[in-house]
Amino acid sequence: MENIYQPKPEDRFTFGLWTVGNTGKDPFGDDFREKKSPADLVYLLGEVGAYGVNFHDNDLIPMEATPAEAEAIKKAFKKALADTGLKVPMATTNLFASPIFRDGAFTSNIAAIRKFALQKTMQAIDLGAEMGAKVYVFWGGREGVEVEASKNPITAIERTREALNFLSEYVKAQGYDMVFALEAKPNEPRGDLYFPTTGHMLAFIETLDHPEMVGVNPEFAHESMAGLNFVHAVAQALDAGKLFHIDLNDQAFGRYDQDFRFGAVSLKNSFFLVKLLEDNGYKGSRHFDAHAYRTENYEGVKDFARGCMRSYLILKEKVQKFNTDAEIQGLLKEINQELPELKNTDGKYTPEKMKALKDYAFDRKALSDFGMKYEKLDQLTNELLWGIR
Ligand code: GLT
Ligand code: MN
Ligand code: MN
Repeated sequence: MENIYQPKPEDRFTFGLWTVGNTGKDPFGDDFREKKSPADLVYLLGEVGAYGVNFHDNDLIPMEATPAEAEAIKKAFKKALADTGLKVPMATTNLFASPIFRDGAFTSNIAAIRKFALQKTMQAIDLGAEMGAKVYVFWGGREGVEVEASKNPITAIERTREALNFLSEYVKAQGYDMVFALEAKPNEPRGDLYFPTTGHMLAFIETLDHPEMVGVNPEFAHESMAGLNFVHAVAQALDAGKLFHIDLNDQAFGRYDQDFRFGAVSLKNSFFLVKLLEDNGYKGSRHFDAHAYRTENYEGVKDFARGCMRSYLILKEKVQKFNTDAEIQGLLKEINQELPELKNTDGKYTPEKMKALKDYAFDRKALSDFGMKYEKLDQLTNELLWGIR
């Protein structure tokens, strides 16, 4: 029998080099796992059945590498891709680790740093294009403040716009087949980051010179850090035709950016996220931007990576069960009541519809007189997720 929990290429499961390559370093402790080369990480991802691998420029080529070293790394990486069949669907720039970016990159107060950030991003875009990346992510790692007096927030927005417009033109001029995906985060590592949520990004995109080539990369943990409903953020991105990429992981509300294995904490939210993506035919990467607990060696890293993909596929199967569960669907049908008498007022405004609507006598008593049965619906959903339906 076919194993439906076995990842397949069409699932588009991807991991960043920085995810499975995370060595467990945190603000309180040193590396726990030894560092692996990019090529070795590709082999690890091949072993667990991932479709693709994504990277920051410096995950692949350290900032201080000589041209000869860079060539050798690229050669080994390309060989690993060819050996495993892994693809590189997405690439991005590290604009946050180096001390030069301590006060941001595109929003820095120092013109030379803003220009350097542009130069570094153009080179990183070239590297991404060379490896076949079609989506380019922008996460404003340090684009924010602790000291509000230091920057005018409107200036920060304008600087970001100028940078993205410049880089859009660059991609077009090079003839790259590439779109941008903007990733929001409310805080961490800065006290406050600009563009804190996916909704902020969506509004900002419409102010760019080439909005058609810019979408979003929402991350489960980031929206949850802000106490927001991630499923609703992704729904808005889908509705706008802007879900170009997604960062899946997990996170408890009110905590630091935990980046846990997908499905580790929020069973129900993860289910409704998978339902949203699958019901709406999302075709992009399902990228796991997460890492293994610091307690794990590389066997644990593989458990982590396999767990992310397996959880997604199990939830996908549950979605199918939910969508065909007669009792659940019956309850949904019952509550989604139509009003045939006013059907002709649906849709766009006309004077006739306005008049029909204004004149209609609603039966307020009848409309107030029944329960919604959501207690039952929710319990059935839980029971389905617990595996007893
Ligand atoms: C970093 C961050 C992520 C971003 C990555 C892309 S890097 O790990 O925490 O959310 O998606 O820059
Ligand atoms: Mn992310
Ligand atoms: Mn994160």
